[in-house]
Amino acid sequence: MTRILLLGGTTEASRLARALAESGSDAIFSYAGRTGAPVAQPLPMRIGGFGGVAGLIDYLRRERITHLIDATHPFAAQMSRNTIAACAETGVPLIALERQAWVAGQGDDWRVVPDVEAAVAALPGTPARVFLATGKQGLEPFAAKPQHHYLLRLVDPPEAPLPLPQTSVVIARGPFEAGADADLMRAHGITHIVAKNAGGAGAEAKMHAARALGLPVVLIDRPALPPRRVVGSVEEVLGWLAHTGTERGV
Ligand code: 3Y8
Ligand code: NAP
Repeated sequence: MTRILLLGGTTEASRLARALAESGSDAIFSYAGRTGAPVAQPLPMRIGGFGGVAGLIDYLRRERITHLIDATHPFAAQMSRNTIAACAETGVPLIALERQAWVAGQGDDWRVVPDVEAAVAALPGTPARVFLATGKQGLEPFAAKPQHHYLLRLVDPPEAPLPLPQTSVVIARGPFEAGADADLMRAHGITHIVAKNAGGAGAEAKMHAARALGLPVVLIDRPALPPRRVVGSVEEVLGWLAHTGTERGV
């Protein structure tokens, strides 16, 4: 009796949710509850953390989950680490659906950095106009360089005052479109872009726009994760589901 927990929050997770719904699978879609009103899914949804590894183990057992699919964003490293630990403990089969990292192409001017702190260091000393397209959760480190004007794109209006003195805020939820992103950058006189190497199509509009405008991108590498089974397509996940039994040591 297959019962799937799908950890979502990405374009690919939503595509997989549609495939599972169409096939009539018994699956639950899980959001962290980071945004005010996440996009509805064609599966029963749960919203909010599990309560660490222990909470996830309890959930897997209580809900009699037979397969866990981690389709979270490559920067959702804590969630992914928790799934590895919980599935090792319960024996629930785990697969990650992860898109390829972006690779520099003709005309790209990237400065690749390992983390947010290095991204701040990579920005110039002289005042610039920076499209800080990394979301709301990692703004504080940029307060070390208040001399720049920051264009922020957030999913929800900020509740608390922003830690940066010079900002323009755009409230928008992706996926985004390259032409519109180029217009946005021109309208704000952007000189630098800061982005996460999210991969996937839903976030890459700004990368194409930066290339078209010849603007430098400070690109933050993904956090490293412990080994796990990883595939890059919905079809491979469906194939795995079809061939992975429901026997488990729970
Ligand atoms: C809550 C669900 C779908 C999923 C769509 C993808 C594409 C559009 C592009 C930019 C970069 C950023 C951010 C981004 C993109 C997709 C995908 C993706 C980047 C939603 C969503 C949730 C979140 C959480 C949110 C983070 C933030 C990151 C904004 C829904 C819309 C910057 C990542 O306000 C906050 O606290 C926002 C937090 C985590 C990163 C951060 O650190 O701030 N995503 N994004 C999920 C949950 O609760 O579990 O609200 O509908 C989903 C999507 N955002 O179904 O089509 O697949 O990546 N999301 C980044 O990549 O750099 C925006 O502006 O160009
Ligand atoms: P994170 O830092 O890896 O996770 C922090 C905690 O949030 C986790 O330990 C877990 O809480 C909870 N959590 C995360 N994803 C969850 C999910 N899908 N369902 C239930 N609980 C979840 O995660 P994050 O980077 O904040 O990302 C949160 C969500 O936003 C994820 O769904 C991710 O796919 C989506 N997202 C993130 C980014 C990004 O840039 N980080 C970009 C696009 C979308 P407990 O420990 O209590 O279980």
